[in-house]
Amino acid sequence: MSQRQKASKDTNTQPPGVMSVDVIVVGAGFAGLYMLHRLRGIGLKAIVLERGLGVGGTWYWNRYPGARCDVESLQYSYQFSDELQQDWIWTERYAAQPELLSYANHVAERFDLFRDIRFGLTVTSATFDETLTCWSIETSEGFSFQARYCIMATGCLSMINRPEIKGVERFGGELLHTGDWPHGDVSFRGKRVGIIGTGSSAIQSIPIIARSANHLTVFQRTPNYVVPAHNAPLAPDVQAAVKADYPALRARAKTRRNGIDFPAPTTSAMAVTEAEREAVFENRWALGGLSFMTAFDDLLVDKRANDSLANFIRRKIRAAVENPETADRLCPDSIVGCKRLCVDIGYYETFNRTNVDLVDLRDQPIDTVTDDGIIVGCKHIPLDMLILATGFDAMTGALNRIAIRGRSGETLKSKWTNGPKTYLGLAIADFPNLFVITGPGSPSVLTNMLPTIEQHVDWITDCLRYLDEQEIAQIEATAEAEATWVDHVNAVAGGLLYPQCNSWYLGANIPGKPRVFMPYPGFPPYVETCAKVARHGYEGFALTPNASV
Ligand code: NA7
Repeated sequence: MSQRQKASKDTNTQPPGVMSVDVIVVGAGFAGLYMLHRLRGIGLKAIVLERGLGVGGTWYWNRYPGARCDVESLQYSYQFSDELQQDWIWTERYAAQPELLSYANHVAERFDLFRDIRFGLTVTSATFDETLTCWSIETSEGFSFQARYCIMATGCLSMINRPEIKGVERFGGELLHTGDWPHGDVSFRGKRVGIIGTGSSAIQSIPIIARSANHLTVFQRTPNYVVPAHNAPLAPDVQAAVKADYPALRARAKTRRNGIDFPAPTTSAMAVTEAEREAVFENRWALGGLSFMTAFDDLLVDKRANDSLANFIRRKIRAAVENPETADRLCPDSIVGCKRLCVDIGYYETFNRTNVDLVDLRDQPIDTVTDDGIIVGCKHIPLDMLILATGFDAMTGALNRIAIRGRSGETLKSKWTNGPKTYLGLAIADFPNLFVITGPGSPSVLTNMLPTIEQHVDWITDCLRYLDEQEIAQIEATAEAEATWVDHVNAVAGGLLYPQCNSWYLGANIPGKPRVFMPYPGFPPYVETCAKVARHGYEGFALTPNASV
């Protein structure tokens, strides 16, 4: 029996009753795994609660065909252990989901983490008891835990969005969501497949589904900007060269706004001639991936610069798609990078296939789903399989579905009615001894998630060690520090083009969700602020000594 299977089995045999530990970590994705490792390192007893039956978080759930990281493997990886980063061999420039899941399992086995992870447990509530200075955590399976600290490693894109589409419950064929994909094989062969959504998940899966489906209909509400990944097997000499100088690459990445080591911009787009601009864009197109957004330093600041980039990509779309009407419909008219840029492998070319159709929902929205298809306008499109690639209730969804009650008894969801409020994206006023990894108000989804996760986990670990050394029972962000931070995040985001379009960064994809820009733009200044807060004895936090001190 593998460690993983053993851990799952132990979950089922764990006796009922309240289990007391120092720390409960919710979520066994990359954040929860590293958090557990660090907590053990400072002598704290921690348990990780995970609703899935395995580790990996995003890469456990998103098993749709073509699921792949949009950050290069050699950078989307842990750096806390040099032995790990030297030993693990990546096979492709951009790792696909199965490889990332193997990596997560390897890390969990290598650092003996499985024994402290309880799988198949969905946390439903977390309640702070101020008298006892402890969190009580309940799961829907009836398990109870108590811990001095509670750390939410619940992920930014882990609560799937199933929009209300009329009639969808009546669909008699296979109904799938990219973010909750079945574990077994899914065959498209001979089937008429429909996919709703044209975000990153759809853009990755559409070219693969089209290869074997009898017919694929893509229901697009908003087109996205897509740049080529230029994925390829990772040549051993390239990998060896990076590994020989890993510290330098990791250090360079930490100086970049998004925590990724790309060639840094040397000037602004508006400071060069049109021909020079085009040449730089062509270079970045050839390089591939998210590096596109760092071609110039004003692309997310100056609308004229952004327009020049948008025009460049639209020309690429028109060159790739043979049918001019389809090409027009695939051309976005919004700000590039306002939504996370999509990185593809043959997306636009897929629309040249005879078995692929694009239905533009801006002409006519979906009227209803029927038992055997979708009606748009007066047309019935017959389908054997319907795939929802409709994204996530990002950043706050996974936290809000847990009834988290702080000192006053108010839930976090209620506190966040008008949008999330945190201090540094790490802590929340009225919620003592609770930490969030990559929470709203931190750079998280604007960056390479792995180094961002490591920075948060390291900061929390140092903080807990400090509390222990100083004999502090309780740490809580002050309301003032939180308000100042929320204003600062808004001011920084407001100076960029981000708030000018609808995106899940703003909560705009979920009806009724308050429109607030959630992540903090700028990894290096953020890291410096966190370090300064710690250096100054956890400035902005109220610290309550142990009763006996
Ligand atoms: P996204 O990027 O949120 O994309 C979801 C897509 O689903 C998007 O095209 C939406 O159109 C579409 N959508 C959502 N609801 C509907 C309804 N009701 N009708 C039609 N179309 C709808 O999610 P992904 O999973 O693709 O990617 C999430 C992130 O994962 C991505 O940013 C990367 O960082 C990795 P809309 O744009 O709202 O008009």
